[in-house]
Amino acid sequence: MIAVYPGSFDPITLGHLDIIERGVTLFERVIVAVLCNPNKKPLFTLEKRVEQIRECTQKWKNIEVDSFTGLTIDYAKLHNAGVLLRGLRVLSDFEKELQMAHTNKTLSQEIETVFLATNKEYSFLSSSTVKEIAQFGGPISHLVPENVAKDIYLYYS
Ligand code: COD
Repeated sequence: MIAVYPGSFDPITLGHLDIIERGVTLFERVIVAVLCNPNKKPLFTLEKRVEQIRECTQKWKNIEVDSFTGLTIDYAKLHNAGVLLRGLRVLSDFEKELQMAHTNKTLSQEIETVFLATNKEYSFLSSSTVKEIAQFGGPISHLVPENVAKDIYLYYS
């Protein structure tokens, strides 16, 4: 079974990476799909985010990193995926994620959303937290992959 792990990944954190690491053991193939959202102003360009994720996931063989525009479900169908992989941290995630899963189910009956509970070490971790800490010069190397930490330090230097 192919799983698509869609997200903004601006930037990818150790929390995302943990979901990917567990996803590659559960599924035949995991496609990490970075959304190109023209309505948002990301810290890193789409190309940079794809490059960052490729770099920190290269040790896994059954993984692909790609970008997409439009509906996640259309992307998943195009790539013959049976699952949308998502991570759950706190109660507020659940509300948003459930709404998204139900919406996607109305768009395609065949594709299931599978949730993995966050590793408790990363339950507080989000891309926005990382950006906020970095913006004010705080340490982030324990929160993101090494290559991403370097890019963030460069960005704010
Ligand atoms: N631990 C575990 N999981 C985590 C952690 C952590 N520390 N941090 C984030 N995650 C999970 C998130 O809960 C999420 O499941 C996933 O990782 C990706 O997170 P983000 O924040 O990078 O990405 P999102 O949630 O902004 O992605 C939203 C989508 C791009 C998937 C969504 O907006 C979308 O599908 N857009 C396309 C339009 C569409 O299809 N709309 C209809 C469906 S609503």
